[in-house]
Amino acid sequence: MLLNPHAIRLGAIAATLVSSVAVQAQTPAPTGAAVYFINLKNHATVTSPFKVQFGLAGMGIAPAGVEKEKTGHHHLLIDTKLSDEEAKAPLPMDAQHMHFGGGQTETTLTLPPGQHTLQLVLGDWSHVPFSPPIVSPIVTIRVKQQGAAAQRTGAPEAGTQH
Ligand SMILES: [Cu+2]
Repeated sequence: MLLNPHAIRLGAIAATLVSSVAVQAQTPAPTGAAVYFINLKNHATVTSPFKVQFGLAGMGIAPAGVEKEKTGHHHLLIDTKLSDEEAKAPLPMDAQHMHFGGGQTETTLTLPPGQHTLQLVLGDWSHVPFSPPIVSPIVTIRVKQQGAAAQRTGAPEAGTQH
């Protein structure tokens, strides 16, 4: 099948024009940008309090309020998911939506024993997710009961700081 490159380009321009009007409030996500947990693997077992390290590729960190191209700050979602509406507006600030507006790249979490989900969402200078959203895979962890046999999982220690 032959594709007409000219037609494709026109289509892309039209799509860009439409989207820039429709989602003006959102900053376009730079190509290749990604957030991820450096030290937490899916289904990991941890003992509370535990450290969570935020990884970011293809972009830089800037504190909230600082509007600078290709930068943002981390948000940590705990036991919640980002709805489609939430992904287009400033992220809520509550116990389930932690902001790291100072430009922090790690935190220490205290969570009750049991299963929890964690997800990173990068926000722009005004706490609005990028378009499309730059989010990490959702990680499910199990927080061990305090006082249970203190057994290290052998997870790698601190990774590279950004
Ligand atoms: Cu924020």
